[in-house]
Amino acid sequence: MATLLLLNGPNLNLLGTREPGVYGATTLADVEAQCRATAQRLGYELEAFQSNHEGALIDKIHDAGKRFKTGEVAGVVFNPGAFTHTSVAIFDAISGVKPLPVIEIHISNVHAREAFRHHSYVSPAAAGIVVGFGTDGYTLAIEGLVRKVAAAAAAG
Ligand code: CA2
Repeated sequence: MATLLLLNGPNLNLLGTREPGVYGATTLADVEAQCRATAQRLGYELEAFQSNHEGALIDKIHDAGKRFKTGEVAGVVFNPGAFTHTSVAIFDAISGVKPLPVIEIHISNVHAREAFRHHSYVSPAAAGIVVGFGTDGYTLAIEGLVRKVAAAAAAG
């Protein structure tokens, strides 16, 4: 059974413990369990990884790129947190492992927030984007990723 990778960036380990008005009351462990259940319902394993360190996230993307070539990993759902708005290095990493599909997800509607959250370095390299659905967005992102994977397989 192929694997989907769930990546979460800086401060997302705090989910459900602070700022519930912005990010909700669901914890990261809850999100990971919800994504694992969705992945398994759709016939995939799920691996989850969170880091507050840019390089660790980049290493995971590179590793996923290698595992995509062997068929072990089918795609990635990635909330890059604040690195979304700052990281050319993450854009380069995702661009460098194409055609590995990476879905960018944000819990909040970043476009309804401060201007500095309106630009994403990640979006131009993403296969799709889910924004503003709260933590339910992770489920939508997994479902969308699986549809992309199926469409790519059908196209050969
Ligand atoms: O809406 C999102 O998912 C974000 O990626 C979350 C990032 C933020 O910098 C992006 O602009 C949008 C921040 C994640 C911080 O998560 C916390 C969760 C609970 C308490 C404090 C921070």
